[in-house]
Amino acid sequence: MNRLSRDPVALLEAAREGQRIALARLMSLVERGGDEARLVGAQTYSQVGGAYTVGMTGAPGSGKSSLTAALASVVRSEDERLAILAIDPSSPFTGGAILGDRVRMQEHVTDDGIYIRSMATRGHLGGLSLATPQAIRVLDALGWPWVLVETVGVGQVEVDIAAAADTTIVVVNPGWGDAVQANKAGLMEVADIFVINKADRKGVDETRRDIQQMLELSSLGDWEPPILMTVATDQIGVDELWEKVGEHREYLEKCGELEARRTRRVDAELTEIVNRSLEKKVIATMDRPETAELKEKLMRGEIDPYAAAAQLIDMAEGLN
Ligand SMILES: Nc1nc2c(ncn2[C@@H]2O[C@H](COP(=O)(O)OP(=O)(O)OP(=O)(O)O)[C@@H](O)[C@H]2O)c(=O)[nH]1
Ligand SMILES: [Mg+2]
Repeated sequence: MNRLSRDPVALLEAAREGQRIALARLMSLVERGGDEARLVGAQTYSQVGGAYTVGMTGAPGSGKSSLTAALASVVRSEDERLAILAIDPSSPFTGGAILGDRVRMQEHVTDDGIYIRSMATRGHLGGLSLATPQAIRVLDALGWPWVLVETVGVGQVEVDIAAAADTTIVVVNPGWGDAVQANKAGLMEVADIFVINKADRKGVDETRRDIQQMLELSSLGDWEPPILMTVATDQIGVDELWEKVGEHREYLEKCGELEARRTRRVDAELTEIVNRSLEKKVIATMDRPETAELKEKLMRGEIDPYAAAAQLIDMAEGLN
């Protein structure tokens, strides 16, 4: 394995032969970002297009990981293969929200048809919005037909990551106000499918009504997001959920919206990359002596902030 070191080409080749350790290494490179992640990207971008991505988001503890594990069983029973990315923005310590339902997930860890990886934030959260599409691309290039991305729907970036999928599932729980909270978190507008998980608990009807009311207030396209009920821990309603994912996929493919969504996604990624690169250059500029001089001028009222900014931008553009 050592001979593979960090060479993306060798790693990809080994991963293609089924070496999980090589795939894990590729994912680490992508997670870390920087030049090596770029090399991985350069090796994979031309080999993608086959994977269908499903995003799953919802409040902490709503049962996303349990539902993911339950879905994995359904997917396997249909002889399909599924890769799971658990994006973990909050807990570098536990190292993975993924094993929410540990026992169930355990069934899958030794299965060749399932790949599970949790990705944590290194440094700031924004890094994950670049690392996630890269990670999906690696899995896509390696021929994984389904990629499920789980994120906790607590902040805009996490919601955006989950929504950057072909089909987005939003998980809520029964009980007063849960759907209202989800709405506040911006989850309503990204949902293609709603799941009321923990439907073994009280308050399912109220939650369903809340969601319906919110849907009535929003402008819907031709696809009306269905509201499903599941008990992830008992595998109840999970077949239906997978069926709905299939229906939504078919809908997107037929009406051309899949292409449109993917185009928007590429746009967003490109904008993000450009923003990051410019940001990096500007930050580098901030350390230069000329900048200190400019700031002093600004303080003395010899230059206005916009003119100073324009000079900084010029300086940044001169950097490589
Ligand atoms: N009663 C009941 N409990 C459930 C159900 N689904 C999940 N749980 C339990 O709810 C808890 C949280 O489940 P997780 O799957 O870890 O939830 P999560 O949304 O992935 O959590 P985070 O990743 O921490 O945000 C666990 O104790 C599960 O066993 C369900 O349908 N019914
Ligand atoms: Mg989880």
